[in-house]
This record gives sequence, structure tokens and C-alpha cells, in this order.
Amino acid sequence: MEIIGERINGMFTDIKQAIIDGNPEPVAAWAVKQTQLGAAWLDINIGAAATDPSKAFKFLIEAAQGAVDTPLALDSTNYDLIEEGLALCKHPALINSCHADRHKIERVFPMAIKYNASIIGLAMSEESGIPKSSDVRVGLAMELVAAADEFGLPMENLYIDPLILPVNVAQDHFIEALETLRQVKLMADPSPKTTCGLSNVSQRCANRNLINRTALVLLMGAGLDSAIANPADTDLMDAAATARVLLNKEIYCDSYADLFKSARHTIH
Ligand code: THG
Repeated sequence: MEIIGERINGMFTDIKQAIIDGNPEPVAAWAVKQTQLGAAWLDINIGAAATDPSKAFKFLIEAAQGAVDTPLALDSTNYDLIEEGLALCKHPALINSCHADRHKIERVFPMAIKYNASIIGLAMSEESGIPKSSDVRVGLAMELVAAADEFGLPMENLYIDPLILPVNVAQDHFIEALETLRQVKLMADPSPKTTCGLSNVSQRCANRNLINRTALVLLMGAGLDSAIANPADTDLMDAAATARVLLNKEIYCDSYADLFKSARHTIH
């Protein structure tokens, strides 16, 4: 399980304030903390409020890279911003994300090849929006898989996101996401990796951490390889480590949970 640390996101008030103040400290602190807790990538998202998105994105990237060597997941719907970000990244990055629309695929996949980046491909499009049915989601995911072949993106550099919605407003969607993961793993050979925005599932719900970790275990059982999540949620990380043992993906030993959580990238 690769954790993409979700915490450097202008949606959180401390990061939003750091952007406003131009203060790299809170960003660097979350970069170090998430890395120490085992994050494989750090998601970088300016949130909704930035007055100068280009400046804010550059600020977050440089603040994170000043603190750690962990590769970055550039989270924006603005591809010009993503391309500026890729040019700043010291390590091969993860482009978050590309919808299954032809004009977006033609913009994003060549950019990934140029910068040796990976891509999160979303099982949605302009025409279908976020489809409810797993069949439509799988069809869109397979268009992204075909694009990887067409543009020469190694399949292990493509992460399919089945799309997770808050369970209190879209309770009927989660099982469709599970089925999408299963089908994508069955249909594509070699299969792409999979990921999702885990915390979406519990937004504006009570007992968020319990919902997040229960969802993560179910998703892992269906074929989830990675998640955008907060590695500072210790119970979540313990549940993920335990699920890996139960799914026979980890050799059992008493310290398995600690091994899973230990930092794999350098902290400056
Ligand atoms: N797929 C992909 N990328 C994504 C998402 C996805 N990026 C953004 C998001 N979804 C994943 N990241 C988050 C980060 C934070 C929260 C949810 C998802 C979150 N934030 C608090 C909230 O809204 O309640 C913020 C408030 C606070 O705690 O301060 O839950 O699906 N590819």
C-alpha cells in the first residue's frame, strides 16, 4: 500500500494560512511528518482560495522539497499549473489527475512521458460526469489503460482512481467503486495500479476515522494499491498493514505494522 499523504492541501486551514502568509514552516512540518510515517508520495493541492494559483503551487512545491526528498503528487485540474510544477520537481512526480476525455489525455500523457511522471487517471469524463455504474467507470478506466499503451506510459506508472464520494450523500456509489477496482484488475493485463481519495468517503460524517479505515480495508480487498490519505491516522495505518498480511501481501512478523510505517524517503 502506497500512501499519498493528503495533508499539504489548501483545504486545511493551516496550509491555507501558510499560503496567505508565505510561511513554509507548516508545509515543511507536514512534509517531514508524513514522510516519517511512511508516505510514498506527498499530494500538493492549493485548495480553492489562492489568489495567485501559480505562485501558491510553486510555494507549496518548494516548501515540501526543501524539507524532504519524497516525490510529489501534483493535484490540480489546471494542466498549465501541473506543467509548471513538473518543471520544478526534483524527483519523478505523480500527475493528479487526468479525466478519461480525449483532449485531456492528449495534453497529459505526453507531458508525463516528457517528465518521466506517473498519472492518476479518473474513471470519469465530461460526458458521463462521475458515473454511478461500475460498468461505465470500468469503460472509462480502460480508455486510460489504452492511452498508456498508445503513448508509451509504463503500466505501473498509471494509477486508476474509481472515485470515492461521501457515503452520507452517495451511499450507493461505494460498492460501484469496489466493483470497478475488481474489474480493472481482471480486465487489464498488465493491470494498472489503483488509488483513490480515501477521506472523501467520510466528509461531513460522524466517526470519520472509523469510516475511513473500514473503507480502506474493503477497497484493499477489491484491489486498491494506494490511497490519498493521512498517514498521521495511526489506526488507519495499522488497519492497512494488517489487511496486507491478511491479503498475503506481507510476510508476517511481529513488527509488520512498524515496518509498513517507517520512512522510505530522506528528510533534510
Ligand atoms: N481523487 C484524486 N485526488 C483527490 C481526491 C480524489 N485529491 C483531493 C481529494 N480527493 C483527496 N484529498 C483530501 C484531502 C482532505 C480531505 C478529503 C480529501 C478532507 N478535508 C477536510 C474536510 O473536507 O472536512 C478539511 C477540513 C479540515 O479537517 O480542516 O476531508 O478523490 N485523484
